Amino acid sequence: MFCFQCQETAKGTGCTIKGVCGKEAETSKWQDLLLSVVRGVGTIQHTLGENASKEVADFLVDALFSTITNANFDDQSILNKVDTGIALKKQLLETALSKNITLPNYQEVHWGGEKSDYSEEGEREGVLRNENADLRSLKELTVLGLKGIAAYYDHATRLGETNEEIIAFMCKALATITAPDADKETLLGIVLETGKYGVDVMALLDKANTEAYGTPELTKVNIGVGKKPGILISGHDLKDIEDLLIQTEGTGIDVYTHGEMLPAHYYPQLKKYKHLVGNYGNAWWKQKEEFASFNGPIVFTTNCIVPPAKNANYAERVFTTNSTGFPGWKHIATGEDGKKDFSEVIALAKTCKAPQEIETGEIVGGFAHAQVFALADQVVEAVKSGAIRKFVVMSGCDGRMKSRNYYEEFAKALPKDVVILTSGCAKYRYNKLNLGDINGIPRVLDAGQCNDSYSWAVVAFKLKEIFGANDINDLPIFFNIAWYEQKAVIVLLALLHLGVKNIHIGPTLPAFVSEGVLQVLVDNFGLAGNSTVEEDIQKYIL
Ligand code: SF4
Ligand code: SF3
Repeated sequence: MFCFQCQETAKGTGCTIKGVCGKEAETSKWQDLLLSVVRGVGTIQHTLGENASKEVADFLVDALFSTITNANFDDQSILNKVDTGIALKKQLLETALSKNITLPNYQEVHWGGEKSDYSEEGEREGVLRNENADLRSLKELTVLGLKGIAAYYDHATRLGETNEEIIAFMCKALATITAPDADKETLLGIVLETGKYGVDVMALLDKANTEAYGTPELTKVNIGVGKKPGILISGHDLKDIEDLLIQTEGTGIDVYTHGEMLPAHYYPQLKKYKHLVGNYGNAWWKQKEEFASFNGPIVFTTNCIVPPAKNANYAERVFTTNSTGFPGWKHIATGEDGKKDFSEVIALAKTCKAPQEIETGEIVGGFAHAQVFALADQVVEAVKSGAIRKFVVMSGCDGRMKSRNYYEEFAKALPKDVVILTSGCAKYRYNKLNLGDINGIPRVLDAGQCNDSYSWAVVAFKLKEIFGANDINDLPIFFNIAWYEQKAVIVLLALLHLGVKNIHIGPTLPAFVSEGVLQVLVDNFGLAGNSTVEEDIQKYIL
């Protein structure tokens, strides 16, 4: 196997024996196979020059999403997707034949899809099939960005939003990176264009979420527990928590959010449910301990899954949905009406003890762009008077590495007149520190999930307008982003597309960015890694 898509990749270069995330070499091979089928389907669809059918769009989105770090560890689930993709590819090949359309002569297009050849094709189609490091890097940057787009697109479609242009771009990008002779310039172009569609998909999801559940508003979320049995729901899919809240109403079961589901509390149409009682635990990587003490069932709507220890007391209590999967865990299918039936989860919850309390207090959030605009006068006044010196965007992901203590220490070391703008699970490093407020404006403003990083771009453009700045890079905003998986990749590409310069990413630079590509990103966008807390504060804040 060879996988280098996340920040925790082995030795900072690539996992080759087993994933640090727990992914087995066999699973990695099936994911490589699935991605080659995705490239084949995308290339043929693009060459046909017509809009993709719903089946093709659903396949591309689901397949890309399922290969995101910590989303799906279930070989059978991945192989079922391979089968679906091959069947669709055959249909597209017939369409091309009937229309006399010549298809490019790529391995991914012409591979026959025989089951007996799955294993060898998976081996052939790994990341290292591209020998040139820079070309490989640009192709991977594109496909990792597409994975992020797929995840956000999936959530938006579950709320009824679709966008043919985004799917058409996915096919175009897949065709571009599949071409064995694609040159550096073409690939760099497609990487940057991926950022544009990153902005579009985040805007689409923002619209889907706010139209369905209202505008996020300032909310205090309880982090303690009640006395009733609970269901813990993790991941990013708001439609799933809505279904669960409706089905658990009046059953005597409480619902708790976990990890990236925390922002569900900020939406009026979700927080109205009285049995949505709080948030349990922290970011994804602490789940082994937290799921054990939660006592009740856990539902994964998206990544991040950590494979449980062999003797874990919660393995029988975990359910997956959507593109996620784990061998031996029950998977809840989506019904014809787009809804889920959580009755099995609810029945199990009734037999469980209430969660064990692991902390008490509350956290404050709900500062997506509309809520920030509502405070605009206060914010502008505070900037003009000097009460706010600077904003630091610290959005992104959290992870296991010790080096991530940087973000907690950085947050603590910031002068009291600096405001942190956050989103994604990175916030768990500092959202319980009680960093206080500036004239009533909290010093940690949480916009929501990682996709809500979009809000900080919207806010930056609004501030540019208010302050009459020529460029958003002239504003007192420093971008110090923590990354882990591929949704952070699309957030980064989206910010580059919007013209944000001098973004710092950490705790380490991506292994999939080659030296040559890094140089391009440094020269054109001022991209940089983070340093020590003292040095970064001195250089970029004071
Ligand atoms: Fe390694 Fe990350 Fe890939 Fe898992 S997702 S195999 S940890 S690079
Ligand atoms: Fe977290 Fe996985 Fe990325 Fe949505 S849940 S930010 S790491």
